Amino acid sequence: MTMQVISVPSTPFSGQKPGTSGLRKKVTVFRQARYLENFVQAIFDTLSGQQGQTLVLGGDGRYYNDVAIQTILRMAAATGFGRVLVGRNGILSTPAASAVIRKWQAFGGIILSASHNSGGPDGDFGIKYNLGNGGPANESFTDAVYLRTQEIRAYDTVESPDIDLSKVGETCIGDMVVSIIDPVADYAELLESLFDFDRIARLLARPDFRMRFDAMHAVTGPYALEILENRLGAPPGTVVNCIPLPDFAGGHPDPNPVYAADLVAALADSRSGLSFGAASDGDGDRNMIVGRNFVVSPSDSLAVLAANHALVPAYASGLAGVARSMPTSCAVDRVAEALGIPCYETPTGWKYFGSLLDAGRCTLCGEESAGTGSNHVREKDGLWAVLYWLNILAVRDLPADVIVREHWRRFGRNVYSRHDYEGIEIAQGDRLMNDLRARLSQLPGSEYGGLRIATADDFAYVDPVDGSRSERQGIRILLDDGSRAVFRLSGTGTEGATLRVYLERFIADPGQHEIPTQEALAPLVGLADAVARIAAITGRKVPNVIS
Ligand code: G16
Repeated sequence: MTMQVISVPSTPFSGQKPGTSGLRKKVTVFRQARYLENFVQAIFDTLSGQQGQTLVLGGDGRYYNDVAIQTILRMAAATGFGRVLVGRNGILSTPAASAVIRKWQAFGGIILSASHNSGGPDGDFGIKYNLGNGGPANESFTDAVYLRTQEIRAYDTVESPDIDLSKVGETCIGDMVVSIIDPVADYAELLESLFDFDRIARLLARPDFRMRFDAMHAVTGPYALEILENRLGAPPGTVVNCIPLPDFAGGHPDPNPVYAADLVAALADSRSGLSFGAASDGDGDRNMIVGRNFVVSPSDSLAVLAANHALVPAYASGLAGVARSMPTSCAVDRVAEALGIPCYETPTGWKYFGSLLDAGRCTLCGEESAGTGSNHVREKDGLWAVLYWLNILAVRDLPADVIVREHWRRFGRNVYSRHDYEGIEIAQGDRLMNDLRARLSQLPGSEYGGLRIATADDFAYVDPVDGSRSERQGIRILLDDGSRAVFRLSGTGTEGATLRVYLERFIADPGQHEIPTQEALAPLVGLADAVARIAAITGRKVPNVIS
C-alpha cells in the first residue's frame, strides 16, 4: 500500500556538524522538535539511489534510542527504502550493525549511539550513517550532510503507528518492509568463523583460568552472553553487568582504568581468582584487556595482535598490512617492519581505515582510544578483540601480562599515555591550537628541560586509495630521541572542548621496561605544557583523565 508522503516544514539548526564519529549531542538537544528529523533528512538528501534498497537500523539502547528508531522508520518509508532491518528492541552494537550491512548487502545503515559517553535523559545521544561497505561514511559525505543541514526547509515522513520492535518478524510501513532481526545471530556466526572456538572453549573450561567480561550495562551484554557463555561454555557469571540499560545504570560505559575501575581492581586482587579481564563500551566497538594486575594499553594490544596473527585461523595466512591512527603509539610499526608489511598512519577516526580495508591494503587496524578491528567488518570491534586475545592465550598458554612483557623484550617498549583536559572552554581550546600552529616553524631546534625538538607539523593525510586529503588532524612534535607529543581537540565530546595530549617515548633496554609509565613520560609532560602553554591558556595545571 503506497502511503502519502507528508512534507513537514522545518528550519535549520546550527551545529549539526558530524564530529569524529557522527553527530553527538545531549539528549536534550536531540529531543527538540525537528532536530533529529532535520539531520536524518540531510542524510537521505545526500544519498542517491536508495529507493527500493535495504537500510540497517539499530543502536546501543541508550535513552531516546526507541523514540528515534520509530521516527527514522517513518522517514525511511517516505524516502522510498524498500526494507529496513532493525535489531530486536532497536538494539544493534556498532560492529554487529557493520556485520549485518555487509552480510545482507544493504545500501547502508543508521547507527544510534554516543559510544562511551554517558546516557539517560541528561546524557548524550548520537547518530551516524554507515555506507554499504559497513563502515562510517567518509569525510566528503559527512561534509555534504552538514551543508545540507544548513539549508534544510522540510523533512519527509509518513503517518503510521509505532512498530512493535520486540518480536523477530516482518511488518510493513506502506510499501516498506520492516524486518525485525535477532541482533546477535549474524555477528556471532561471523566471529565464530574467525577464531578457534574449540581451543578457546578448552581454555575457558580450565579450572585455573577464570575470566570476567564487564559489559558495563551497555550493548555488548547479550552478545557476550551468547558468545562467551552459550557458545564457548564459559561458566555462568563470566559476563557481568550484562543487561543493557538506557542510562547504563548511571555509569560511564567507557572501558578504561577510570570507568572500569572495579574490573581492574578485581584483576589486581589475587583473592578474586581471576586471570583475565575484558570490557567493552556503550556500543560495543571499544575494548579493554586486563591481565593479572596489568592493564594492556590499546596501542600495545594492537601490536600484540599483529605479532601473534599466525595463531588465529582467520589471519594465519598473513596480514596484508596494518594501520593505526596518527596519535596511536608506534608499537605496531615495529611489528609491521619485522613482518615486512606496510603500516599506514591515518587521522583519528575509524572512517579513515575503510578505504584501506576495502582495497585489501591492510588487515588489522587500531587506535589508542581502545579500538581494534580487522577486515571482518568496517568498524572497530570490542568482542572481536577479546576473542583474539583469548585465542592467543589459549594457544600460547601464558598469562596476558607475560605475553606483553615478552613483546616488549622482542620489539622494545613504546611507553605511552594520553592526558585529557576535559571541559575547557571552546575558545581556549581553539586559541591553544591556533597559537601552537602559528609557532610550528620556530619549534625545531628549541630545547625544553634537556629535550630537543627535531620536527613539528600539523598532520595532513592523503588517502592512498582515493587521493582524498584531510588537513589539520593534530599537531605533532617529534624529539631528537624519537619521543613524540601530539596535540588534538577531541571530536566526540558534547560539552566545551577536550584537549588531548598524546605522549610517547621508546625504550629499547629491557632493564628499563618496568618503569612506571607516568614516571617515564614526566619530562615529556613538562615539554608539552611549556610548548603548548596549556596551564597558561586553560588555567589547568593537570589533566583530569590520564589513560
Ligand atoms: C570515536 C571514533 C574513533 C576515535 C574516538 C576518539 O570512537 O570512532 O575513531 O578514535 O572516537 O575520538 P576523539 O579523540 O575525537 O574524541 P567512539 O568509540 O567514540 O565511536
